[in-house]
Amino acid sequence: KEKVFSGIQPTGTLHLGNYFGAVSKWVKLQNEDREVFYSIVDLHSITLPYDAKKLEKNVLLMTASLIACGINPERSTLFLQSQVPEHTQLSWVLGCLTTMPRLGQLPQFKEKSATLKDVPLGLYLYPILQAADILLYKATKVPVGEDQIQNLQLAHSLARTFNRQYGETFPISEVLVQQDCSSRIRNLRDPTKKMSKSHPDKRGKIDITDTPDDIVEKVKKAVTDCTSQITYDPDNRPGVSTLLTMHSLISGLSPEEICEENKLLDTGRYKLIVAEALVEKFTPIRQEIIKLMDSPEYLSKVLQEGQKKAHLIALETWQEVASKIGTIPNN
Ligand code: AQP
Repeated sequence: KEKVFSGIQPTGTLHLGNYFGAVSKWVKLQNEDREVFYSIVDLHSITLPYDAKKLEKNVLLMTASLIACGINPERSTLFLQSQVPEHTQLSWVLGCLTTMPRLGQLPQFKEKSATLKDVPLGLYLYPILQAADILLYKATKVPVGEDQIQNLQLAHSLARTFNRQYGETFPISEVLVQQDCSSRIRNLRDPTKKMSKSHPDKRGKIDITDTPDDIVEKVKKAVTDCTSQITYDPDNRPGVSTLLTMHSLISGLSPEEICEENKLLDTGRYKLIVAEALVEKFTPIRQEIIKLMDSPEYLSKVLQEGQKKAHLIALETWQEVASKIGTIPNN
């Protein structure tokens, strides 16, 4: 059976970059032919300064958001990373198989550490923990946004090194990322950057919990350029192209078809059409999140059930690893 693994950090509210880049694909991958694991990776989310008091609420909000987007806990194992201790245990072993220069050159690390005076060791080790997440479940498919590709290449090379050194253990997973520009949703206020939970300008991202008014306001204020025509050109016109990308992913039409349909409009009028499409798509999801957040016991129960299922597999892999590396497995 195919095994799918992916994760998301509870660093804030799920936004449309996360939705289009990752979660919408996660939903499609759920079916009986696959074993599917989706993890809320809270240990990753503490690698940068964060508010401990908000973390638990963020975890519940992320659980509710994923379920509202269509992750079905009956079909997918939805669980909290920190509740399965084998993730950190395996990450230690993998950390012993790579070098500091290899980690220091990863683009995500360079980007995230660039603005910090003192770089936490956890940020440096982030991709090792990510590799452990994937390898622990022997995942064969990993659906992620384009920003994760280099980190996953490290996971592949760690799997190869482990297999070479200790015998065939881990499969080399296939990274499921769309090769076109739709895999990177841009920040609405600064389209040279990706939409991100932690970007300081909150108007640059649309959260899954935004009200229709918030959505309309943010789309209206989205930075485009001085050309008023609607054309799809992600390299030269990233602002309007991000609006077209999101519209295309919702409607199933290609960006070119949408340009043709709206060729008589200028960007200002086109923004209202995109905003309407986004409001229509995300209002039911937002309402479902509100409903789910009224049942924190249900959300905790989902995570508990997920933990039980994930832990069974994780323990099995860990025992295999422990015996191969020569430590004594704790049965
Ligand atoms: N703008 C984006 N376009 C497409 N995909 C994206 N993803 C994130 N931003 C975009 C994908 O969402 C999944 C979960 O991401 P994450 O929470 O693990 O971490 P991230 O990539 O660091 O996301 P953020 O929103 O930018 O969070 P912060 O600000 O906390 O670092 C991943 O598959 C990612 O590719």
